[in-house]
Amino acid sequence: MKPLILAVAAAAAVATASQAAAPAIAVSDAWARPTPPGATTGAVYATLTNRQPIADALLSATSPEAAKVEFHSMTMTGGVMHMNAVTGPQKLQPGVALRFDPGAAHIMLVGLKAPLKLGGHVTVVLRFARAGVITVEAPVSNAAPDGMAGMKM
Ligand SMILES: [Cu+2]
Repeated sequence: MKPLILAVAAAAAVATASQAAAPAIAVSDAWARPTPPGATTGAVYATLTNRQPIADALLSATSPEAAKVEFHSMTMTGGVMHMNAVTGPQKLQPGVALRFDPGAAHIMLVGLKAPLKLGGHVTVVLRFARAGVITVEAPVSNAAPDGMAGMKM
């Protein structure tokens, strides 16, 4: 029986490694706003959907283009929009999407090394409790992708 068990273990390892074919976390509608010269922060948006049969959690993020990356939520207080850093793991139940949308939440690049230029892209590396590391290439654009066109800003 031993060879059979080894074969199953090897197959499981291959399934885990082949994230490109069937990602554990599906990333859609990723984009970033262009930033003016001299800006030190930038916002990235994306929808992250857990394709695994079990819950996962978004732990942290980094970017080669920024000193650090934070997750911010937005709240309106007395007519003024405030950003709040979300600390701690953000749970993703199976089949459920975690949305970073304008006006609701964003992935904040802090300490930008260079402005985000229209037509370029920015790399964000997301770390999940189960899915591991997932790299997002977000195009720098003035408008949300079609999927978010109907959203109120
Ligand atoms: Cu922010």
